[in-house]
Amino acid sequence: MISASKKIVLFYPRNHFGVQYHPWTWAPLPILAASAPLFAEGYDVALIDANVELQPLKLLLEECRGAALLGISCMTGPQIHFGLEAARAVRAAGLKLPVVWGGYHPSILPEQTSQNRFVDAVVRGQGELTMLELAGKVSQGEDFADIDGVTFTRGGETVSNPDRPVADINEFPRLPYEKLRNPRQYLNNMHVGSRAINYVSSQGCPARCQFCAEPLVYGRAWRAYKPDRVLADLEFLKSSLDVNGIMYFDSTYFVKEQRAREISVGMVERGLKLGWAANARAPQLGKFSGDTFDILKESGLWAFLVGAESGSESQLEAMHKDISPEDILTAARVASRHDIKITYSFIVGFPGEAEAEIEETWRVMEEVSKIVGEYNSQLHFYAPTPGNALYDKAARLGLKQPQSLEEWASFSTVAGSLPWMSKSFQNRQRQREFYLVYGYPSEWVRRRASRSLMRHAYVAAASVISSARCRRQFWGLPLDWWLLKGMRSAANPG
Ligand code: B12
Ligand code: SF4
Repeated sequence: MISASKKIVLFYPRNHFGVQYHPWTWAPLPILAASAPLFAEGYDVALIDANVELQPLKLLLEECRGAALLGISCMTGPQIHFGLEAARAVRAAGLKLPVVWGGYHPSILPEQTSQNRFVDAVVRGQGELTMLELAGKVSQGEDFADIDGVTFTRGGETVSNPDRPVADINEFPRLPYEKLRNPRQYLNNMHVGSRAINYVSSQGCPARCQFCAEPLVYGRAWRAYKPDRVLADLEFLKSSLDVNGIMYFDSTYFVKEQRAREISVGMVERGLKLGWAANARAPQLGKFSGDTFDILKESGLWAFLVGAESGSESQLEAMHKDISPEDILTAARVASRHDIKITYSFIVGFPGEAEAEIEETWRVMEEVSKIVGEYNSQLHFYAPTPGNALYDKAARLGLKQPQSLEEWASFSTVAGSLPWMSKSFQNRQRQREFYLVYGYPSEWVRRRASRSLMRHAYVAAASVISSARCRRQFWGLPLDWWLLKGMRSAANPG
């Protein structure tokens, strides 16, 4: 089990079962962050992103030969399945290096995760310093049983060492994007820029939403890079990869108005021309000054990304979202007034959610579309993740709770697994979304329509029908929806 080597392998499992989960290719920030102090201390680190490799397991086995430690990152969902597959392959090849797991899922369920035979230890929460200490021990051939922030199971006994105090993230070295295999493959052509990359400038979130992982893992603390650090990182991304757009992966970016302003002022002063988008909470935007919006816009802000979740006052209250439907509308108004896009994410199918509450969500989604002049929200179905009050409620309503990491590997975070969310319910919601998509066509829908005469004619007809439906609130006789489905299955037979 113990080896004297300064080679560490970090593996980011695939995050989808079927075809590509997402239209964009994102850099694997969780393993990149965990690797930063290791590189700085002279370790030889191999970063493997199974989402982009054609033969990730072959590569993994090659890299693990002679390595001291394998680290696997995962969130709840398919990454557990593929992480286990990877650990199994390593063991099947006779490689005995310790396999350490980190990320949100292991941090929320450390004991259960550590009880799996392909898990030698779990790193809970922030990973940089724990990983560094682990690497130090195993590369010296020492045991890691006394490291803070680690949970492990040996001889049938599960031990959770004391928490490691969370460090100031400003102390950590810059994320070493250049160490990824072919970093340029992570440049995406999207709204914020034709060569956009993902980046994270903070950790945690001060809010307390009862379906979310942040309060569980980071205890409602929010730690952020200082503006100079962010600016230096942006300069690095621009000069090394010719990046022209940034997608912030922060759970919430705009917690401190002053910090957001300083970063934007710095971008303008340093001539850092970058489009960008970041997560915000709706009530924050209602409180920002006009100057702040102006400088955010001037520095290239393309859109605020806001988790609205629901338009129902009672649902928002029940999930402790600490926002009101009015906050959602106010944020849409102020963003539009300053000519900055705002995109909301809404969720339907919460455990115990009533039809009338879902109707409220549709009402707010439509109201937002009227304010911003297009539908550019996203509709999601509730996806349970462990350790929070909504998950417990889902369990009371019949959600089958996985009891082991193996069971989590086949647990679907998507709606199909929920007893109260039938296919026909989902279909009805998708139909309603379709009416907003065409009733309030976005720039993106219009641009796609211009690609062919037939598409243009379809979008024009669907828009007329859908806007009439929205005006009259009439959702029956979905001929336009059936036509779209017919066109899609003709385009993709089988
Ligand atoms: C980007 C993202 C995605 C992308 C990932 C693509 C990619 N290549 O990055 C995609 C779109 C696939 C995705 C999907 C989902 N996501 Co997501 N996602 C995120 C997001 C916004 C950023 C992740 C990130 O890069 N973080 C930055 C890194 C640096 O932070 P970190 O992960 O915390 O890493 C630190 C520690 O965890 C630890 N660590 C992490 N890995 C490892 C490994 C080792 C070995 C060690 C030692 C330490 C360690 O050290 C790191 C540095 O301190 C996070 C929120 C967030 N801000 O983190 C949500 C988040 C991770 N997602 C979440 C959820 C719920 C989902 C979905 C289930 C949503 C859904 N409705 O389906 C799906 C999962 C299904 C699937 N297909 O996998 C939850 C996690 C919940 C959970 N129980 O796991 C989060 C936290 C959002 C939230 N606020 O609840 N997601
Ligand atoms: S505001 Fe977003 S990131 Fe923060 S706790 Fe709520 S859902 Fe999680």
